[in-house]
Amino acid sequence: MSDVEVKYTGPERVFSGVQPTGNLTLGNYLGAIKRFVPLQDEHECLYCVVDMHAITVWQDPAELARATREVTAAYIACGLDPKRAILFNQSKVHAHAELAWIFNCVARMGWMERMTQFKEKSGKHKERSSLGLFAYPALMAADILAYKATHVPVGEDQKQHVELSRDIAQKFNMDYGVQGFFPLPEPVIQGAATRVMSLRDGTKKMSKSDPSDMSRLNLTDDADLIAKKIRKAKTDPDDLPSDEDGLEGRGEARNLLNIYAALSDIPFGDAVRQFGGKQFRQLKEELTELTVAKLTPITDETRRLMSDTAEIDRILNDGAERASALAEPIMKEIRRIVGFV
Ligand code: AQP
Repeated sequence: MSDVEVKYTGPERVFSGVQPTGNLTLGNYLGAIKRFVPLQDEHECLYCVVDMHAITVWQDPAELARATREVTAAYIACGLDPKRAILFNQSKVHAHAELAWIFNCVARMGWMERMTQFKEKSGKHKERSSLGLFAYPALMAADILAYKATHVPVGEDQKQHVELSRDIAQKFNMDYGVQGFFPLPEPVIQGAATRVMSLRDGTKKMSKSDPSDMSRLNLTDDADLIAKKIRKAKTDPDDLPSDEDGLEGRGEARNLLNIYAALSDIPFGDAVRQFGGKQFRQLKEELTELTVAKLTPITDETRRLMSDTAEIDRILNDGAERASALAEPIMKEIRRIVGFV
Protein backbone atom coordinates (compact mmCIF):
# COMPACT_ATOMS: atom_id res chain seq x y z
CA MET A 1 0.00 0.00 0.00
CA SER A 2 1.34 3.47 -0.77
CA ASP A 3 0.98 6.53 1.43
CA VAL A 4 0.66 8.97 -1.48
CA GLU A 5 -3.11 9.20 -1.92
CA VAL A 6 -3.73 9.91 1.75
CA LYS A 7 -4.04 13.56 2.69
CA TYR A 8 -4.94 13.97 6.32
CA THR A 9 -5.22 17.64 7.14
CA GLY A 10 -6.40 17.57 10.76
CA PRO A 11 -4.43 18.77 13.78
CA GLU A 12 -1.44 16.94 15.27
CA ARG A 13 -2.31 14.94 18.37
CA VAL A 14 -0.27 12.57 20.56
CA PHE A 15 -1.55 9.29 22.02
CA SER A 16 0.29 6.61 23.97
CA GLY A 17 -0.41 4.08 26.70
CA VAL A 18 1.12 1.80 29.30
CA GLN A 19 -0.33 -1.49 30.51
CA PRO A 20 -1.05 -1.85 34.23
CA THR A 21 0.50 -5.31 34.29
CA GLY A 22 2.79 -5.08 37.30
CA ASN A 23 5.51 -2.75 38.47
CA LEU A 24 6.68 -0.23 35.91
CA THR A 25 10.25 -0.84 34.80
CA LEU A 26 13.13 1.41 33.86
CA GLY A 27 12.33 0.29 30.29
CA ASN A 28 8.81 1.72 30.49
CA TYR A 29 10.25 4.93 31.97
CA LEU A 30 13.10 5.52 29.49
CA GLY A 31 11.37 4.04 26.44
CA ALA A 32 8.04 5.77 26.97
CA ILE A 33 7.01 7.87 30.00
CA LYS A 34 10.12 10.09 30.20
CA ARG A 35 9.57 10.99 26.57
CA PHE A 36 5.85 11.71 27.08
CA VAL A 37 6.66 14.66 29.34
CA PRO A 38 8.17 17.25 26.94
CA LEU A 39 5.48 16.48 24.34
CA GLN A 40 2.77 17.88 26.65
CA ASP A 41 4.28 21.35 26.17
CA GLU A 42 4.00 21.22 22.39
CA HIS A 43 0.94 19.09 21.58
CA GLU A 44 -2.47 17.98 22.70
CA CYS A 45 -1.57 14.70 24.43
CA LEU A 46 -3.62 11.73 25.61
CA TYR A 47 -1.83 9.27 27.91
CA CYS A 48 -3.82 6.20 28.68
CA VAL A 49 -3.53 3.38 31.20
CA VAL A 50 -4.49 0.51 28.92
CA ASP A 51 -6.34 -1.81 31.28
CA MET A 52 -8.22 -3.52 28.43
CA HIS A 53 -4.90 -4.52 26.87
CA ALA A 54 -3.74 -5.83 30.24
CA ILE A 55 -6.52 -8.45 30.46
CA THR A 56 -5.41 -10.10 27.20
CA VAL A 57 -3.43 -12.21 29.68
CA TRP A 58 -4.93 -13.10 33.06
CA GLN A 59 -4.87 -10.32 35.69
CA ASP A 60 -6.03 -10.59 39.26
CA PRO A 61 -8.88 -7.99 39.46
CA ALA A 62 -7.76 -6.32 42.69
CA GLU A 63 -4.18 -6.15 41.42
CA LEU A 64 -5.35 -4.71 38.08
CA ALA A 65 -7.21 -1.90 39.88
CA ARG A 66 -4.17 -1.19 42.09
CA ALA A 67 -1.77 -1.20 39.14
CA THR A 68 -4.08 1.09 37.12
CA ARG A 69 -3.91 3.69 39.89
CA GLU A 70 -0.17 3.16 40.32
CA VAL A 71 0.60 3.77 36.64
CA THR A 72 -1.48 6.96 36.86
CA ALA A 73 0.45 8.05 39.95
CA ALA A 74 3.75 7.23 38.19
CA TYR A 75 2.71 9.27 35.14
CA ILE A 76 2.23 12.29 37.40
CA ALA A 77 5.36 11.58 39.46
CA CYS A 78 7.39 11.49 36.22
CA GLY A 79 6.17 14.98 35.33
CA LEU A 80 2.89 14.63 33.43
CA ASP A 81 0.43 17.36 34.35
CA PRO A 82 -3.18 16.09 34.40
CA LYS A 83 -4.42 19.61 33.64
CA ARG A 84 -2.48 19.78 30.39
CA ALA A 85 -2.26 16.16 29.21
CA ILE A 86 -5.36 13.97 29.32
CA LEU A 87 -4.68 11.05 31.70
CA PHE A 88 -7.29 8.30 31.80
CA ASN A 89 -7.86 4.57 31.77
CA GLN A 90 -8.95 2.90 28.57
CA SER A 91 -11.99 0.97 29.84
CA LYS A 92 -13.71 4.23 30.87
CA VAL A 93 -13.98 5.47 27.27
CA HIS A 94 -16.24 3.17 25.27
CA ALA A 95 -14.98 4.37 21.89
CA HIS A 96 -11.91 2.12 22.27
CA ALA A 97 -13.96 -1.10 22.40
CA GLU A 98 -16.42 0.02 19.74
CA LEU A 99 -13.78 1.06 17.22
CA ALA A 100 -11.69 -2.04 18.01
CA TRP A 101 -14.59 -4.20 16.80
CA ILE A 102 -14.81 -2.26 13.55
CA PHE A 103 -11.04 -2.65 13.11
CA ASN A 104 -11.31 -6.39 13.82
CA CYS A 105 -13.39 -6.46 10.67
CA VAL A 106 -10.93 -4.30 8.69
CA ALA A 107 -7.63 -5.96 9.74
CA ARG A 108 -6.62 -9.29 8.17
CA MET A 109 -5.74 -12.48 10.07
CA GLY A 110 -2.45 -12.68 8.18
CA TRP A 111 -1.41 -9.23 9.45
CA MET A 112 -2.00 -10.27 13.07
CA GLU A 113 -0.19 -13.58 12.61
CA ARG A 114 2.99 -11.71 11.71
CA MET A 115 3.08 -9.73 14.98
CA THR A 116 6.20 -10.55 17.01
CA GLN A 117 4.58 -9.72 20.35
CA PHE A 118 1.81 -12.28 19.76
CA LYS A 119 4.36 -14.91 18.80
CA GLU A 120 6.45 -14.14 21.91
CA LYS A 121 3.56 -13.96 24.37
CA SER A 122 1.63 -16.96 23.03
CA GLY A 123 4.82 -19.07 22.83
CA LYS A 124 4.33 -22.67 21.83
CA HIS A 125 0.68 -22.72 22.94
CA LYS A 126 -1.02 -20.44 20.45
CA GLU A 127 -4.32 -22.27 20.66
CA ARG A 128 -4.52 -21.63 24.42
CA SER A 129 -3.96 -17.86 24.09
CA SER A 130 -6.90 -15.51 24.41
CA LEU A 131 -8.53 -14.18 21.28
CA GLY A 132 -7.85 -10.74 22.78
CA LEU A 133 -4.08 -11.32 22.70
CA PHE A 134 -4.32 -12.09 18.99
CA ALA A 135 -6.51 -9.03 18.30
CA TYR A 136 -4.40 -6.73 20.58
CA PRO A 137 -3.05 -4.61 17.67
CA ALA A 138 -6.59 -3.83 16.41
CA LEU A 139 -7.46 -2.46 19.86
CA MET A 140 -4.22 -0.48 19.83
CA ALA A 141 -5.15 0.99 16.43
CA ALA A 142 -8.53 1.95 17.91
CA ASP A 143 -6.84 3.59 20.91
CA ILE A 144 -4.88 5.84 18.57
CA LEU A 145 -7.43 6.46 15.85
CA ALA A 146 -10.48 7.08 18.06
CA TYR A 147 -8.74 10.44 18.60
CA LYS A 148 -7.21 10.70 15.11
CA ALA A 149 -3.84 10.84 16.88
CA THR A 150 -0.94 11.53 14.54
CA HIS A 151 2.06 10.76 16.78
CA VAL A 152 2.64 7.77 19.06
CA PRO A 153 5.70 7.85 21.35
CA VAL A 154 6.65 4.24 22.10
CA GLY A 155 9.63 2.00 22.75
CA GLU A 156 11.17 0.05 19.87
CA ASP A 157 9.12 -3.08 20.74
CA GLN A 158 5.83 -1.36 19.86
CA LYS A 159 6.96 -0.06 16.45
CA GLN A 160 5.42 -3.01 14.60
CA HIS A 161 2.03 -2.39 16.22
CA VAL A 162 2.03 1.30 15.31
CA GLU A 163 2.89 0.34 11.73
CA LEU A 164 -0.06 -2.04 11.74
CA SER A 165 -2.26 0.85 12.93
CA ARG A 166 -1.18 2.71 9.81
CA ASP A 167 -2.19 -0.24 7.64
CA ILE A 168 -5.58 -0.46 9.35
CA ALA A 169 -6.16 3.29 8.96
CA GLN A 170 -5.23 3.13 5.30
CA LYS A 171 -7.40 0.10 4.57
CA PHE A 172 -10.39 1.71 6.32
CA ASN A 173 -9.90 4.90 4.30
CA MET A 174 -9.71 2.87 1.07
CA ASP A 175 -12.48 0.32 1.77
CA TYR A 176 -14.98 3.03 2.68
CA GLY A 177 -13.79 5.51 0.05
CA VAL A 178 -12.87 8.16 2.65
CA GLN A 179 -9.26 9.02 1.74
CA GLY A 180 -7.64 11.16 4.41
CA PHE A 181 -10.32 10.41 7.03
CA PHE A 182 -7.89 8.71 9.39
CA PRO A 183 -4.31 10.00 9.66
CA LEU A 184 -1.51 7.45 9.28
CA PRO A 185 -0.03 7.63 12.79
CA GLU A 186 3.74 7.97 13.13
CA PRO A 187 5.68 6.03 15.76
CA VAL A 188 7.94 8.45 17.67
CA ILE A 189 10.98 6.42 18.72
CA GLN A 190 13.87 8.63 19.79
CA GLY A 191 16.65 8.86 22.33
CA ALA A 192 19.33 6.64 23.78
CA ALA A 193 17.14 3.98 25.39
CA THR A 194 14.31 3.02 23.08
CA ARG A 195 15.07 -0.62 23.90
CA VAL A 196 16.32 -1.26 27.42
CA MET A 197 17.51 -4.84 27.83
CA SER A 198 17.27 -7.30 30.70
CA LEU A 199 20.01 -7.02 33.35
CA ARG A 200 20.43 -10.80 33.16
CA ASP A 201 20.49 -11.20 29.37
CA GLY A 202 21.58 -8.48 26.95
CA THR A 203 19.57 -10.05 24.11
CA LYS A 204 16.19 -9.90 25.91
CA LYS A 205 13.99 -6.84 26.48
CA MET A 206 13.61 -5.63 30.08
CA SER A 207 10.00 -6.47 30.85
CA LYS A 208 7.48 -6.20 33.71
CA SER A 209 6.43 -9.79 33.21
CA ASP A 210 9.90 -11.41 33.17
CA PRO A 211 9.77 -14.12 35.88
CA SER A 212 13.09 -12.87 37.33
CA ASP A 213 12.83 -9.64 39.33
CA MET A 214 16.64 -9.37 39.09
CA SER A 215 16.26 -8.85 35.32
CA ARG A 216 14.72 -5.40 35.72
CA LEU A 217 14.81 -2.16 37.69
CA ASN A 218 11.31 -1.32 38.92
CA LEU A 219 10.19 2.22 39.60
CA THR A 220 9.29 0.97 43.10
CA ASP A 221 12.76 -0.42 43.97
CA ASP A 222 14.58 1.24 46.87
CA ALA A 223 18.23 2.32 46.78
CA ASP A 224 19.54 -0.95 48.27
CA LEU A 225 17.66 -3.08 45.77
CA ILE A 226 18.78 -0.90 42.84
CA ALA A 227 22.41 -1.25 44.02
CA LYS A 228 22.05 -5.03 44.38
CA LYS A 229 20.48 -5.50 40.94
CA ILE A 230 23.10 -3.37 39.19
CA ARG A 231 25.94 -5.07 41.11
CA LYS A 232 24.65 -8.48 40.00
CA ALA A 233 23.88 -7.41 36.40
CA LYS A 234 25.50 -9.76 33.89
CA THR A 235 28.76 -8.53 32.33
CA ASP A 236 31.71 -10.04 30.45
CA PRO A 237 35.38 -10.40 31.45
CA ASP A 238 36.83 -7.53 29.36
CA ASP A 239 37.25 -3.85 30.22
CA LEU A 240 34.92 -1.37 28.52
CA PRO A 241 35.86 -0.34 24.97
CA SER A 242 36.69 3.23 23.95
CA ASP A 243 34.49 3.27 20.86
CA GLU A 244 31.11 1.92 19.75
CA ASP A 245 32.67 -0.68 17.40
CA GLY A 246 34.17 -2.36 20.44
CA LEU A 247 30.67 -3.12 21.72
CA GLU A 248 29.99 -5.58 18.91
CA GLY A 249 28.63 -8.79 20.48
CA ARG A 250 28.73 -7.24 24.00
CA GLY A 251 25.00 -6.72 24.61
CA GLU A 252 25.27 -6.39 28.38
CA ALA A 253 27.97 -3.68 28.19
CA ARG A 254 25.99 -1.82 25.56
CA ASN A 255 22.86 -1.98 27.69
CA LEU A 256 24.46 -0.58 30.86
CA LEU A 257 26.09 2.25 28.88
CA ASN A 258 22.79 2.92 27.14
CA ILE A 259 20.97 3.22 30.46
CA TYR A 260 23.72 5.51 31.77
CA ALA A 261 23.46 7.76 28.69
CA ALA A 262 19.67 7.94 28.80
CA LEU A 263 19.50 8.70 32.53
CA SER A 264 22.15 11.40 32.29
CA ASP A 265 20.71 12.85 29.06
CA ILE A 266 23.99 12.59 27.16
CA PRO A 267 24.61 11.04 23.72
CA PHE A 268 25.46 7.33 23.78
CA GLY A 269 28.90 8.00 22.23
CA ASP A 270 29.79 10.32 25.12
CA ALA A 271 28.97 7.60 27.66
CA VAL A 272 31.13 5.11 25.72
CA ARG A 273 34.06 7.53 25.73
CA GLN A 274 33.58 8.39 29.42
CA PHE A 275 34.00 4.75 30.47
CA GLY A 276 36.42 3.66 27.72
CA GLY A 277 39.21 1.43 29.13
CA LYS A 278 37.55 1.27 32.58
CA GLN A 279 36.30 -1.76 34.46
CA PHE A 280 32.63 -2.72 34.75
CA ARG A 281 32.89 -2.11 38.51
CA GLN A 282 33.36 1.61 37.94
CA LEU A 283 30.46 1.84 35.47
CA LYS A 284 28.24 -0.09 37.87
CA GLU A 285 29.09 2.19 40.81
CA GLU A 286 28.39 5.36 38.84
CA LEU A 287 25.27 3.89 37.27
CA THR A 288 23.93 2.94 40.70
CA GLU A 289 24.45 6.44 42.04
CA LEU A 290 22.79 7.98 38.98
CA THR A 291 19.85 5.55 38.96
CA VAL A 292 19.14 6.11 42.65
CA ALA A 293 19.31 9.89 42.17
CA LYS A 294 16.90 9.81 39.21
CA LEU A 295 14.43 7.15 40.38
CA THR A 296 14.11 7.87 44.11
CA PRO A 297 12.15 11.14 43.69
CA ILE A 298 9.77 9.35 41.28
CA THR A 299 9.33 6.40 43.65
CA ASP A 300 8.69 8.69 46.63
CA GLU A 301 6.20 10.85 44.74
CA THR A 302 4.36 7.81 43.34
CA ARG A 303 4.02 6.45 46.88
CA ARG A 304 2.75 9.78 48.16
CA LEU A 305 0.15 10.03 45.38
CA MET A 306 -0.96 6.43 46.00
CA SER A 307 -1.91 7.36 49.57
CA ASP A 308 -4.89 9.29 48.13
CA THR A 309 -6.59 6.95 45.67
CA ALA A 310 -9.77 9.08 45.66
CA GLU A 311 -7.75 11.90 44.06
CA ILE A 312 -6.28 9.49 41.47
CA ASP A 313 -9.80 8.28 40.62
CA ARG A 314 -10.93 11.89 40.26
CA ILE A 315 -8.06 12.56 37.82
CA LEU A 316 -8.95 9.43 35.82
CA ASN A 317 -12.65 10.39 35.68
CA ASP A 318 -11.83 13.90 34.56
CA GLY A 319 -9.44 12.57 31.90
CA ALA A 320 -12.01 10.05 30.66
CA GLU A 321 -14.62 12.80 30.25
CA ARG A 322 -12.22 14.95 28.25
CA ALA A 323 -11.12 11.94 26.14
CA SER A 324 -14.76 10.95 25.45
CA ALA A 325 -15.54 14.48 24.35
CA LEU A 326 -12.75 14.24 21.74
CA ALA A 327 -13.66 10.72 20.59
CA GLU A 328 -17.44 11.03 20.37
CA PRO A 329 -17.69 13.34 17.29
CA ILE A 330 -15.14 11.10 15.52
CA MET A 331 -17.14 7.97 16.44
CA LYS A 332 -20.32 9.62 15.11
CA GLU A 333 -18.65 10.09 11.73
CA ILE A 334 -17.30 6.53 11.79
CA ARG A 335 -20.76 5.06 12.49
CA ARG A 336 -22.18 7.04 9.58
CA ILE A 337 -19.32 5.98 7.24
CA VAL A 338 -19.74 2.29 8.19
CA GLY A 339 -23.53 2.46 7.76
CA PHE A 340 -24.62 2.00 11.38
CA VAL A 341 -28.08 3.62 11.70
N1 AQP B 1 12.54 -2.61 27.75
C1 AQP B 1 11.98 -1.55 27.20
N2 AQP B 1 12.72 -0.59 26.61
C2 AQP B 1 12.16 0.51 26.06
N3 AQP B 1 10.81 0.73 26.06
C3 AQP B 1 10.03 -0.20 26.63
N4 AQP B 1 8.70 -0.29 26.80
C4 AQP B 1 8.40 -1.43 27.47
N5 AQP B 1 9.52 -2.11 27.74
C5 AQP B 1 10.55 -1.37 27.23
C6 AQP B 1 7.75 0.73 26.33
O1 AQP B 1 6.90 1.06 27.42
C7 AQP B 1 5.61 1.39 26.91
C8 AQP B 1 4.57 0.66 27.69
O2 AQP B 1 4.73 -0.74 27.51
P1 AQP B 1 3.50 -1.67 27.85
O3 AQP B 1 3.23 -1.63 29.29
O4 AQP B 1 2.36 -1.33 27.02
O5 AQP B 1 3.89 -3.12 27.45
P2 AQP B 1 5.14 -3.83 26.87
O6 AQP B 1 5.74 -3.07 25.75
O7 AQP B 1 4.74 -5.23 26.59
O8 AQP B 1 6.10 -3.73 28.14
P3 AQP B 1 6.47 -4.82 29.16
O9 AQP B 1 7.18 -4.18 30.30
O10 AQP B 1 7.21 -5.90 28.46
O11 AQP B 1 5.08 -5.33 29.69
P4 AQP B 1 4.50 -6.78 29.77
O12 AQP B 1 5.56 -7.56 30.48
O13 AQP B 1 3.24 -6.65 30.54
O14 AQP B 1 4.28 -7.24 28.37
C9 AQP B 1 5.61 1.03 25.42
O15 AQP B 1 5.77 2.21 24.67
C10 AQP B 1 6.81 0.15 25.28
O16 AQP B 1 7.38 0.24 23.99
